[in-house]
Amino acid sequence: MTTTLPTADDLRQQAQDAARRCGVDLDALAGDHFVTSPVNGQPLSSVRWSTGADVDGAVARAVEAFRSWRTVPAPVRGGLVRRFGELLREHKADLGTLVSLEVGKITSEAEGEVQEMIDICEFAVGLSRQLYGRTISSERPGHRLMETWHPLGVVGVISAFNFPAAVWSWNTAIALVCGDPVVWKPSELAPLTAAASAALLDRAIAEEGAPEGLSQVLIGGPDVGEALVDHPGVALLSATGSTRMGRAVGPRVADRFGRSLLELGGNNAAIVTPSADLDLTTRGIVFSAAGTAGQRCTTMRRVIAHVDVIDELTERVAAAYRRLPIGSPVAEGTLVGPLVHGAAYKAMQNALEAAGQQGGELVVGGGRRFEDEAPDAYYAEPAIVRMPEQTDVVRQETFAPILYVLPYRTLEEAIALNNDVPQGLSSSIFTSDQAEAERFLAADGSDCGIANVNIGTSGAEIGGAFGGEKETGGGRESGSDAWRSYMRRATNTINYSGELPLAQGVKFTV
Ligand code: UN1
Repeated sequence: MTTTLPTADDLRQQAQDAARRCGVDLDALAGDHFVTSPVNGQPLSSVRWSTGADVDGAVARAVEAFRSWRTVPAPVRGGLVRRFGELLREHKADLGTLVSLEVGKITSEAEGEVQEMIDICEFAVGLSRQLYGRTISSERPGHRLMETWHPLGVVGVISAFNFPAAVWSWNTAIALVCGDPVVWKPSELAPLTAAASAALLDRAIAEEGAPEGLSQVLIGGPDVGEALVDHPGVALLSATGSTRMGRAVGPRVADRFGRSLLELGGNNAAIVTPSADLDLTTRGIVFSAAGTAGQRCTTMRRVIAHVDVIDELTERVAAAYRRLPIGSPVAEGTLVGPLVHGAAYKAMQNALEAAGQQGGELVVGGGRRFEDEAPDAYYAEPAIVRMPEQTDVVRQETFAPILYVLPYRTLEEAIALNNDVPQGLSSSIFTSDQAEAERFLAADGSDCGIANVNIGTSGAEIGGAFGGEKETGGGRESGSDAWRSYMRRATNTINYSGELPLAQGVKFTV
Protein backbone atom coordinates (compact mmCIF):
# COMPACT_ATOMS: atom_id res chain seq x y z
CA MET A 1 0.00 0.00 0.00
CA THR A 2 1.28 3.46 -0.84
CA THR A 3 0.99 6.19 1.74
CA THR A 4 1.36 8.88 -0.89
CA LEU A 5 -1.87 10.19 -2.30
CA PRO A 6 -2.23 10.49 -6.07
CA THR A 7 -1.65 13.93 -7.58
CA ALA A 8 -4.50 16.19 -8.56
CA ASP A 9 -3.60 15.97 -12.27
CA ASP A 10 -3.57 12.22 -12.12
CA LEU A 11 -7.00 11.98 -10.57
CA ARG A 12 -8.50 14.56 -12.90
CA GLN A 13 -7.22 12.68 -15.92
CA GLN A 14 -8.47 9.33 -14.63
CA ALA A 15 -11.92 10.72 -13.83
CA GLN A 16 -12.31 12.49 -17.14
CA ASP A 17 -11.12 9.49 -19.15
CA ALA A 18 -13.51 7.17 -17.33
CA ALA A 19 -16.44 9.56 -17.80
CA ARG A 20 -15.65 9.98 -21.51
CA ARG A 21 -15.50 6.21 -22.03
CA CYS A 22 -19.00 5.95 -20.56
CA GLY A 23 -20.20 8.48 -23.12
CA VAL A 24 -20.21 11.70 -21.08
CA ASP A 25 -19.73 14.91 -23.08
CA LEU A 26 -17.56 16.77 -20.58
CA ASP A 27 -17.75 20.06 -22.48
CA ALA A 28 -21.54 20.01 -22.39
CA LEU A 29 -21.43 19.12 -18.67
CA ALA A 30 -18.95 21.86 -17.73
CA GLY A 31 -20.12 24.85 -15.70
CA ASP A 32 -19.29 26.90 -12.67
CA HIS A 33 -19.53 24.29 -9.92
CA PHE A 34 -16.50 22.26 -8.97
CA VAL A 35 -16.50 18.59 -8.05
CA THR A 36 -13.95 17.88 -5.35
CA SER A 37 -12.33 14.52 -4.85
CA PRO A 38 -12.24 13.38 -1.22
CA VAL A 39 -9.11 11.41 -2.18
CA ASN A 40 -6.95 14.57 -2.15
CA GLY A 41 -9.43 17.39 -1.53
CA GLN A 42 -8.69 18.86 -4.98
CA PRO A 43 -11.09 19.69 -7.85
CA LEU A 44 -11.79 16.92 -10.34
CA SER A 45 -13.95 18.62 -12.91
CA SER A 46 -16.50 21.36 -13.30
CA VAL A 47 -20.22 20.91 -13.82
CA ARG A 48 -23.19 22.99 -14.71
CA TRP A 49 -26.08 22.84 -12.27
CA SER A 50 -29.73 22.68 -13.17
CA THR A 51 -32.17 24.66 -11.05
CA GLY A 52 -35.65 24.04 -9.73
CA ALA A 53 -36.99 25.79 -12.83
CA ASP A 54 -35.66 22.94 -15.00
CA VAL A 55 -37.77 20.34 -13.21
CA ASP A 56 -41.00 21.26 -15.01
CA GLY A 57 -39.53 20.59 -18.45
CA ALA A 58 -37.92 17.34 -17.31
CA VAL A 59 -41.15 16.04 -15.82
CA ALA A 60 -43.07 17.07 -18.96
CA ARG A 61 -40.62 15.07 -21.12
CA ALA A 62 -40.94 12.13 -18.75
CA VAL A 63 -44.75 12.28 -18.87
CA GLU A 64 -44.55 12.26 -22.66
CA ALA A 65 -42.32 9.17 -22.58
CA PHE A 66 -44.69 7.51 -20.11
CA ARG A 67 -47.60 7.80 -22.56
CA SER A 68 -45.96 5.37 -24.97
CA TRP A 69 -43.77 3.34 -22.59
CA ARG A 70 -46.73 2.20 -20.46
CA THR A 71 -48.19 0.25 -23.37
CA VAL A 72 -44.93 -1.45 -24.39
CA PRO A 73 -45.21 -5.07 -23.15
CA ALA A 74 -43.28 -5.50 -19.90
CA PRO A 75 -40.96 -8.24 -21.28
CA VAL A 76 -40.04 -5.85 -24.12
CA ARG A 77 -39.34 -3.15 -21.55
CA GLY A 78 -37.09 -5.73 -19.93
CA GLY A 79 -35.04 -5.76 -23.15
CA LEU A 80 -33.97 -2.17 -22.47
CA VAL A 81 -32.83 -3.04 -18.97
CA ARG A 82 -30.98 -6.10 -20.28
CA ARG A 83 -28.99 -3.88 -22.65
CA PHE A 84 -28.31 -1.38 -19.87
CA GLY A 85 -26.97 -4.21 -17.69
CA GLU A 86 -24.63 -5.31 -20.50
CA LEU A 87 -23.25 -1.78 -20.81
CA LEU A 88 -22.74 -1.60 -17.05
CA ARG A 89 -20.76 -4.84 -17.24
CA GLU A 90 -18.57 -3.41 -20.00
CA HIS A 91 -17.95 -0.21 -18.03
CA LYS A 92 -17.72 -1.68 -14.55
CA ALA A 93 -14.15 -0.47 -14.04
CA ASP A 94 -14.90 3.02 -15.41
CA LEU A 95 -17.90 3.57 -13.18
CA GLY A 96 -16.00 2.07 -10.25
CA THR A 97 -13.18 4.58 -10.82
CA LEU A 98 -15.64 7.47 -10.79
CA VAL A 99 -17.25 6.22 -7.57
CA SER A 100 -13.82 5.94 -5.94
CA LEU A 101 -12.67 9.35 -7.07
CA GLU A 102 -15.88 11.22 -6.28
CA VAL A 103 -16.87 9.65 -2.98
CA GLY A 104 -13.69 7.87 -1.82
CA LYS A 105 -14.76 4.21 -1.87
CA ILE A 106 -12.00 1.63 -2.17
CA THR A 107 -11.86 -0.03 -5.59
CA SER A 108 -13.38 -3.31 -4.46
CA GLU A 109 -16.36 -1.60 -2.83
CA ALA A 110 -16.75 0.86 -5.72
CA GLU A 111 -16.86 -2.04 -8.19
CA GLY A 112 -19.15 -3.87 -5.77
CA GLU A 113 -21.53 -0.96 -6.10
CA VAL A 114 -21.49 -1.33 -9.89
CA GLN A 115 -22.03 -5.07 -9.44
CA GLU A 116 -25.19 -4.25 -7.45
CA MET A 117 -26.34 -2.24 -10.47
CA ILE A 118 -25.69 -5.17 -12.80
CA ASP A 119 -27.46 -7.52 -10.39
CA ILE A 120 -30.58 -5.37 -10.18
CA CYS A 121 -30.72 -5.19 -13.98
CA GLU A 122 -30.70 -8.97 -14.16
CA PHE A 123 -33.34 -9.16 -11.44
CA ALA A 124 -35.50 -6.60 -13.27
CA VAL A 125 -35.23 -8.45 -16.60
CA GLY A 126 -36.62 -11.59 -14.94
CA LEU A 127 -39.21 -9.50 -13.12
CA SER A 128 -40.44 -8.08 -16.42
CA ARG A 129 -42.10 -11.46 -17.01
CA GLN A 130 -43.38 -11.80 -13.46
CA LEU A 131 -45.44 -8.70 -12.67
CA TYR A 132 -48.16 -11.00 -11.40
CA GLY A 133 -51.62 -10.04 -10.24
CA ARG A 134 -53.95 -12.39 -8.35
CA THR A 135 -57.15 -14.06 -9.48
CA ILE A 136 -59.61 -14.09 -6.60
CA SER A 137 -62.75 -16.21 -6.28
CA SER A 138 -65.89 -14.13 -6.54
CA GLU A 139 -68.83 -14.63 -4.18
CA ARG A 140 -71.14 -14.41 -7.19
CA PRO A 141 -71.77 -17.16 -9.76
CA GLY A 142 -70.44 -16.45 -13.26
CA HIS A 143 -68.08 -13.77 -12.00
CA ARG A 144 -64.35 -13.46 -11.78
CA LEU A 145 -62.24 -11.11 -9.70
CA MET A 146 -58.71 -10.26 -10.67
CA GLU A 147 -56.12 -7.62 -10.11
CA THR A 148 -54.00 -5.99 -12.77
CA TRP A 149 -50.79 -4.06 -12.16
CA HIS A 150 -50.34 -1.03 -14.37
CA PRO A 151 -47.45 1.41 -14.78
CA LEU A 152 -47.69 4.20 -12.21
CA GLY A 153 -46.13 7.27 -13.81
CA VAL A 154 -43.00 9.38 -13.39
CA VAL A 155 -40.63 8.28 -10.62
CA GLY A 156 -38.46 10.99 -9.03
CA VAL A 157 -35.25 9.69 -7.48
CA ILE A 158 -33.17 11.66 -4.99
CA SER A 159 -29.99 9.84 -4.01
CA ALA A 160 -27.13 10.39 -1.59
CA PHE A 161 -23.36 10.51 -2.05
CA ASN A 162 -22.58 7.19 -0.41
CA PHE A 163 -24.20 5.00 -3.08
CA PRO A 164 -24.02 7.57 -5.85
CA ALA A 165 -25.14 5.23 -8.64
CA ALA A 166 -26.53 1.98 -7.18
CA VAL A 167 -29.50 3.56 -5.39
CA TRP A 168 -30.61 5.19 -8.64
CA SER A 169 -30.19 1.89 -10.48
CA TRP A 170 -32.32 -0.08 -7.97
CA ASN A 171 -35.07 2.42 -8.57
CA THR A 172 -34.52 2.81 -12.29
CA ALA A 173 -34.20 -0.82 -13.37
CA ILE A 174 -37.41 -1.67 -11.51
CA ALA A 175 -39.23 1.50 -12.61
CA LEU A 176 -38.39 0.89 -16.27
CA VAL A 177 -39.74 -2.67 -16.38
CA CYS A 178 -42.79 -1.46 -14.46
CA GLY A 179 -43.38 1.07 -17.27
CA ASP A 180 -42.25 4.23 -15.46
CA PRO A 181 -39.80 6.95 -16.57
CA VAL A 182 -37.28 8.31 -14.05
CA VAL A 183 -36.12 11.85 -13.26
CA TRP A 184 -33.02 11.72 -11.08
CA LYS A 185 -31.50 14.30 -8.78
CA PRO A 186 -28.17 12.73 -7.82
CA SER A 187 -25.93 13.85 -4.99
CA GLU A 188 -24.16 17.07 -5.95
CA LEU A 189 -20.99 15.44 -4.60
CA ALA A 190 -20.95 12.80 -7.36
CA PRO A 191 -22.11 14.37 -10.62
CA LEU A 192 -19.61 12.56 -12.88
CA THR A 193 -20.75 9.17 -11.59
CA ALA A 194 -24.33 10.27 -12.23
CA ALA A 195 -23.61 11.61 -15.71
CA ALA A 196 -21.70 8.44 -16.63
CA SER A 197 -24.42 6.10 -15.35
CA ALA A 198 -27.08 8.09 -17.17
CA ALA A 199 -25.03 8.20 -20.38
CA LEU A 200 -24.91 4.39 -20.41
CA LEU A 201 -28.67 4.20 -19.96
CA ASP A 202 -29.16 6.83 -22.68
CA ARG A 203 -27.11 4.67 -25.02
CA ALA A 204 -29.25 1.63 -24.22
CA ILE A 205 -32.41 3.72 -24.78
CA ALA A 206 -31.16 4.87 -28.18
CA GLU A 207 -30.07 1.38 -29.25
CA GLU A 208 -33.38 -0.19 -28.20
CA GLY A 209 -35.47 2.59 -29.75
CA ALA A 210 -37.12 3.41 -26.41
CA PRO A 211 -38.52 6.92 -25.77
CA GLU A 212 -35.80 9.48 -25.02
CA GLY A 213 -37.54 11.07 -22.05
CA LEU A 214 -37.43 7.82 -20.05
CA SER A 215 -34.30 8.82 -18.19
CA GLN A 216 -33.31 12.30 -17.11
CA VAL A 217 -30.73 13.65 -14.73
CA LEU A 218 -30.80 17.03 -13.09
CA ILE A 219 -27.51 17.76 -11.34
CA GLY A 220 -28.03 20.57 -8.88
CA GLY A 221 -28.69 21.72 -5.37
CA PRO A 222 -31.59 21.35 -2.95
CA ASP A 223 -33.90 23.54 -5.08
CA VAL A 224 -33.94 20.77 -7.72
CA GLY A 225 -34.89 18.19 -5.10
CA GLU A 226 -37.59 20.42 -3.68
CA ALA A 227 -39.14 21.06 -7.08
CA LEU A 228 -39.24 17.30 -7.71
CA VAL A 229 -40.83 16.70 -4.31
CA ASP A 230 -43.58 19.22 -4.99
CA HIS A 231 -44.23 18.43 -8.65
CA PRO A 232 -47.70 16.97 -9.16
CA GLY A 233 -46.41 15.07 -12.21
CA VAL A 234 -44.11 12.94 -10.05
CA ALA A 235 -46.20 9.92 -9.04
CA LEU A 236 -43.58 8.30 -6.80
CA LEU A 237 -40.75 10.12 -5.07
CA SER A 238 -38.01 7.77 -3.93
CA ALA A 239 -35.58 9.57 -1.63
CA THR A 240 -32.46 8.29 0.11
CA GLY A 241 -30.71 10.46 2.68
CA SER A 242 -30.87 11.74 6.21
CA THR A 243 -33.88 11.48 8.48
CA ARG A 244 -33.95 15.29 8.50
CA MET A 245 -34.35 15.27 4.70
CA GLY A 246 -37.06 12.59 4.91
CA ARG A 247 -38.98 14.53 7.51
CA ALA A 248 -39.18 17.41 5.03
CA VAL A 249 -39.93 15.25 1.98
CA GLY A 250 -42.55 12.82 3.34
CA PRO A 251 -45.25 15.32 4.39
CA ARG A 252 -44.77 17.43 1.24
CA VAL A 253 -45.32 14.48 -1.06
CA ALA A 254 -48.24 13.27 1.07
CA ASP A 255 -49.79 16.73 0.93
CA ARG A 256 -50.28 16.37 -2.81
CA PHE A 257 -51.28 12.69 -2.41
CA GLY A 258 -48.12 11.51 -4.14
CA ARG A 259 -46.39 8.31 -3.10
CA SER A 260 -43.05 8.37 -1.39
CA LEU A 261 -40.46 5.72 -0.74
CA LEU A 262 -38.05 6.81 1.98
CA GLU A 263 -34.67 5.28 2.81
CA LEU A 264 -33.34 7.33 5.70
CA GLY A 265 -30.94 6.95 8.59
CA GLY A 266 -29.80 3.76 10.25
CA ASN A 267 -28.24 3.06 13.63
CA ASN A 268 -27.47 -0.57 13.14
CA ALA A 269 -26.40 -2.89 15.93
CA ALA A 270 -24.98 -6.37 16.31
CA ILE A 271 -25.72 -8.44 19.37
CA VAL A 272 -22.83 -10.74 20.25
CA THR A 273 -23.82 -13.62 22.51
CA PRO A 274 -21.52 -15.86 24.58
CA SER A 275 -21.85 -18.70 22.04
CA ALA A 276 -20.69 -16.55 19.09
CA ASP A 277 -17.71 -17.65 17.00
CA LEU A 278 -15.51 -14.67 17.86
CA ASP A 279 -13.27 -15.05 14.84
CA LEU A 280 -16.13 -14.80 12.39
CA THR A 281 -17.83 -12.15 14.53
CA THR A 282 -14.72 -9.97 14.50
CA ARG A 283 -14.46 -10.14 10.73
CA GLY A 284 -18.18 -9.41 10.33
CA ILE A 285 -17.97 -6.41 12.64
CA VAL A 286 -14.86 -4.92 11.06
CA PHE A 287 -16.31 -5.01 7.54
CA SER A 288 -19.65 -3.55 8.60
CA ALA A 289 -18.27 -0.94 11.01
CA ALA A 290 -15.07 0.28 9.34
CA GLY A 291 -15.81 -0.61 5.68
CA THR A 292 -16.81 2.27 3.41
CA ALA A 293 -15.25 4.45 6.16
CA GLY A 294 -18.49 4.04 8.11
CA GLN A 295 -20.52 5.79 5.44
CA ARG A 296 -23.21 3.25 4.56
CA CYS A 297 -26.71 3.62 5.87
CA THR A 298 -26.26 -0.03 6.90
CA THR A 299 -22.92 0.61 8.66
CA MET A 300 -22.69 -1.09 12.04
CA ARG A 301 -22.64 1.66 14.64
CA ARG A 302 -23.30 -0.35 17.81
CA VAL A 303 -22.11 -3.66 19.23
CA ILE A 304 -24.17 -5.01 22.11
CA ALA A 305 -21.93 -7.69 23.62
CA HIS A 306 -22.61 -10.09 26.48
CA VAL A 307 -20.57 -9.22 29.58
CA ASP A 308 -18.78 -12.60 29.35
CA VAL A 309 -17.33 -11.84 25.90
CA ILE A 310 -17.23 -8.06 25.71
CA ASP A 311 -13.59 -7.67 26.78
CA GLU A 312 -12.18 -10.31 24.48
CA LEU A 313 -14.34 -9.21 21.58
CA THR A 314 -13.39 -5.54 21.98
CA GLU A 315 -9.73 -6.48 22.12
CA ARG A 316 -10.00 -8.56 18.93
CA VAL A 317 -11.88 -5.88 17.01
CA ALA A 318 -9.47 -3.19 18.26
CA ALA A 319 -6.50 -5.30 17.16
CA ALA A 320 -8.01 -5.58 13.68
CA TYR A 321 -8.65 -1.82 13.65
CA ARG A 322 -4.98 -1.16 14.43
CA ARG A 323 -4.02 -3.17 11.33
CA LEU A 324 -6.53 -1.48 8.98
CA PRO A 325 -4.77 -0.05 5.93
CA ILE A 326 -6.04 3.54 5.64
CA GLY A 327 -5.16 5.49 2.52
CA SER A 328 -5.90 6.29 -1.07
CA PRO A 329 -8.99 4.29 -2.03
CA VAL A 330 -7.50 3.50 -5.43
CA ALA A 331 -4.23 2.13 -4.03
CA GLU A 332 -3.84 -1.63 -3.86
CA GLY A 333 -4.54 -3.03 -0.41
CA THR A 334 -6.34 -0.04 1.13
CA LEU A 335 -9.39 -1.00 3.17
CA VAL A 336 -10.40 2.40 4.54
CA GLY A 337 -10.55 5.45 2.31
CA PRO A 338 -11.34 9.06 3.21
CA LEU A 339 -14.47 10.60 4.64
CA VAL A 340 -16.43 12.46 2.03
CA HIS A 341 -15.61 15.96 3.32
CA GLY A 342 -14.52 18.09 6.24
CA ALA A 343 -18.03 18.38 7.65
CA ALA A 344 -18.17 14.59 8.02
CA TYR A 345 -14.88 14.64 9.88
CA LYS A 346 -16.11 17.45 12.14
CA ALA A 347 -19.30 15.50 12.91
CA MET A 348 -17.14 12.51 13.86
CA GLN A 349 -15.00 14.62 16.19
CA ASN A 350 -18.08 16.16 17.80
CA ALA A 351 -19.62 12.73 18.37
CA LEU A 352 -16.39 11.40 19.89
CA GLU A 353 -16.25 14.38 22.20
CA ALA A 354 -19.88 13.92 23.24
CA ALA A 355 -19.28 10.21 23.80
CA GLY A 356 -16.39 11.08 26.13
CA GLN A 357 -18.63 13.43 28.08
CA GLN A 358 -21.31 10.75 28.31
CA GLY A 359 -19.01 8.24 29.97
CA GLY A 360 -17.42 6.68 26.87
CA GLU A 361 -13.88 5.40 26.76
CA LEU A 362 -12.03 5.59 23.44
CA VAL A 363 -10.43 2.20 22.77
CA VAL A 364 -8.79 2.91 19.43
CA GLY A 365 -8.84 5.33 16.50
CA GLY A 366 -10.40 8.74 16.09
CA GLY A 367 -7.28 10.44 14.71
CA ARG A 368 -6.68 11.93 11.31
CA ARG A 369 -4.14 10.82 8.66
CA PHE A 370 -2.40 12.60 5.76
CA GLU A 371 -3.30 16.02 7.15
CA ASP A 372 -0.01 17.61 6.09
CA GLU A 373 0.06 16.02 2.67
CA ALA A 374 -3.59 16.79 1.84
CA PRO A 375 -5.07 19.36 4.21
CA ASP A 376 -8.40 19.28 2.36
CA ALA A 377 -8.79 15.49 2.44
CA TYR A 378 -10.17 13.85 5.58
CA TYR A 379 -8.79 10.42 6.35
CA ALA A 380 -10.13 9.34 9.73
CA GLU A 381 -9.00 6.38 11.79
CA PRO A 382 -12.10 4.26 12.51
CA ALA A 383 -12.87 4.51 16.22
CA ILE A 384 -14.17 2.15 18.88
CA VAL A 385 -15.73 3.61 22.02
CA ARG A 386 -16.79 1.54 25.06
CA MET A 387 -20.00 3.01 26.46
CA PRO A 388 -21.44 2.17 29.89
CA GLU A 389 -24.96 2.60 28.50
CA GLN A 390 -26.92 3.71 25.44
CA THR A 391 -26.63 7.48 25.86
CA ASP A 392 -27.89 10.24 23.53
CA VAL A 393 -24.89 10.21 21.22
CA VAL A 394 -25.21 6.45 20.73
CA ARG A 395 -28.85 6.84 19.78
CA GLN A 396 -27.95 9.29 17.00
CA GLU A 397 -26.61 8.37 13.57
CA THR A 398 -23.19 9.92 12.99
CA PHE A 399 -22.21 9.21 9.39
CA ALA A 400 -18.62 8.26 10.17
CA PRO A 401 -16.71 5.20 11.42
CA ILE A 402 -17.51 5.22 15.14
CA LEU A 403 -18.43 1.91 16.74
CA TYR A 404 -19.97 2.06 20.21
CA VAL A 405 -19.63 -1.09 22.32
CA LEU A 406 -22.27 -1.68 25.00
CA PRO A 407 -22.61 -4.50 27.55
CA TYR A 408 -25.67 -6.70 28.20
CA ARG A 409 -26.56 -9.55 30.56
CA THR A 410 -29.81 -11.06 29.23
CA LEU A 411 -30.94 -11.50 25.64
CA GLU A 412 -34.15 -9.57 26.42
CA GLU A 413 -32.02 -6.65 27.51
CA ALA A 414 -29.88 -6.90 24.35
CA ILE A 415 -32.94 -6.92 22.07
CA ALA A 416 -34.41 -3.98 23.98
CA LEU A 417 -31.16 -2.04 23.45
CA ASN A 418 -31.12 -2.99 19.76
CA ASN A 419 -34.62 -1.55 19.39
CA ASP A 420 -34.25 1.44 21.67
CA VAL A 421 -33.08 3.87 18.99
CA PRO A 422 -35.22 6.00 16.68
CA GLN A 423 -33.93 4.27 13.52
CA GLY A 424 -34.85 0.78 12.30
CA LEU A 425 -32.81 -0.20 9.26
CA SER A 426 -30.48 -3.14 9.91
CA SER A 427 -29.45 -5.42 12.75
CA SER A 428 -27.69 -8.68 13.39
CA ILE A 429 -26.98 -11.31 15.99
CA PHE A 430 -23.83 -13.41 16.27
CA THR A 431 -24.64 -16.67 18.03
CA SER A 432 -24.32 -20.46 17.73
CA ASP A 433 -27.52 -20.96 19.67
CA GLN A 434 -30.47 -21.43 17.34
CA ALA A 435 -33.01 -20.46 19.97
CA GLU A 436 -31.25 -17.12 20.46
CA ALA A 437 -31.19 -16.51 16.73
CA GLU A 438 -34.89 -17.29 16.43
CA ARG A 439 -35.75 -15.03 19.37
CA PHE A 440 -33.92 -12.22 17.60
CA LEU A 441 -35.86 -12.83 14.36
CA ALA A 442 -39.27 -13.24 16.02
CA ALA A 443 -42.12 -10.71 16.17
CA ASP A 444 -40.86 -9.41 19.51
CA GLY A 445 -37.21 -9.52 18.38
CA SER A 446 -35.37 -6.99 16.24
CA ASP A 447 -37.69 -4.24 14.98
CA CYS A 448 -35.55 -3.50 11.91
CA GLY A 449 -36.26 -3.99 8.21
CA ILE A 450 -33.14 -6.15 8.02
CA ALA A 451 -32.28 -8.74 10.70
CA ASN A 452 -29.29 -11.00 10.08
CA VAL A 453 -27.72 -13.99 11.79
CA ASN A 454 -23.95 -14.43 11.86
CA ILE A 455 -23.23 -11.74 9.30
CA GLY A 456 -22.88 -7.99 9.78
CA THR A 457 -25.49 -5.33 9.22
CA SER A 458 -24.23 -4.07 5.84
CA GLY A 459 -23.75 -5.55 2.42
CA ALA A 460 -27.27 -6.76 1.65
CA GLU A 461 -27.94 -8.57 -1.64
CA ILE A 462 -30.28 -6.95 -4.14
CA GLY A 463 -32.69 -9.94 -4.20
CA GLY A 464 -34.31 -8.97 -0.91
CA ALA A 465 -36.44 -5.93 -0.19
CA PHE A 466 -34.19 -3.19 1.21
CA GLY A 467 -35.32 -0.64 3.78
CA GLY A 468 -36.32 -0.15 7.37
CA GLU A 469 -38.81 1.01 9.94
CA LYS A 470 -39.34 3.98 12.27
CA GLU A 471 -37.13 6.96 11.36
CA THR A 472 -35.61 4.92 8.52
CA GLY A 473 -38.80 5.81 6.67
CA GLY A 474 -40.59 2.51 5.99
CA GLY A 475 -39.76 2.29 2.27
CA ARG A 476 -38.67 -0.91 0.55
CA GLU A 477 -36.75 -0.93 -2.71
CA SER A 478 -34.67 -3.35 -4.76
CA GLY A 479 -35.76 -7.03 -4.80
CA SER A 480 -38.61 -9.25 -3.58
CA ASP A 481 -41.96 -7.53 -4.26
CA ALA A 482 -40.66 -3.96 -3.83
CA TRP A 483 -41.75 -3.44 -7.48
CA ARG A 484 -45.34 -2.98 -6.29
CA SER A 485 -44.51 0.57 -5.13
CA TYR A 486 -43.74 1.41 -8.75
CA MET A 487 -47.11 0.27 -10.14
CA ARG A 488 -50.77 0.93 -9.53
CA ARG A 489 -53.16 -1.89 -8.81
CA ALA A 490 -56.57 -2.17 -10.46
CA THR A 491 -59.16 -4.61 -9.13
CA ASN A 492 -61.35 -5.97 -11.91
CA THR A 493 -64.68 -7.77 -11.59
CA ILE A 494 -65.84 -9.57 -14.71
CA ASN A 495 -69.41 -10.81 -15.05
CA TYR A 496 -70.02 -13.60 -17.59
CA SER A 497 -73.28 -14.87 -16.03
CA GLY A 498 -75.79 -12.97 -18.14
CA GLU A 499 -77.50 -12.01 -14.84
CA LEU A 500 -76.78 -9.12 -12.53
CA PRO A 501 -76.49 -10.50 -8.98
CA LEU A 502 -75.27 -7.84 -6.54
CA ALA A 503 -72.59 -8.42 -3.96
CA GLN A 504 -73.54 -8.80 -0.31
CA GLY A 505 -76.93 -10.16 -1.50
CA VAL A 506 -78.29 -6.66 -2.11
CA LYS A 507 -81.60 -6.58 -3.98
CA PHE A 508 -82.19 -3.64 -6.28
CA THR A 509 -84.72 -4.38 -8.98
CA VAL A 510 -86.97 -1.80 -10.53
C1 UN1 B 1 -26.89 2.69 1.55
O1 UN1 B 1 -25.96 2.79 2.34
O2 UN1 B 1 -27.56 3.71 1.23
O3 UN1 B 1 -26.64 -3.30 2.26
C2 UN1 B 1 -27.28 1.45 0.85
C3 UN1 B 1 -25.75 -2.51 1.87
C4 UN1 B 1 -25.79 -2.07 0.44
C5 UN1 B 1 -26.71 -0.89 0.30
C6 UN1 B 1 -26.41 0.25 1.19
N1 UN1 B 1 -26.29 -3.16 -0.37
O4 UN1 B 1 -24.86 -2.12 2.59
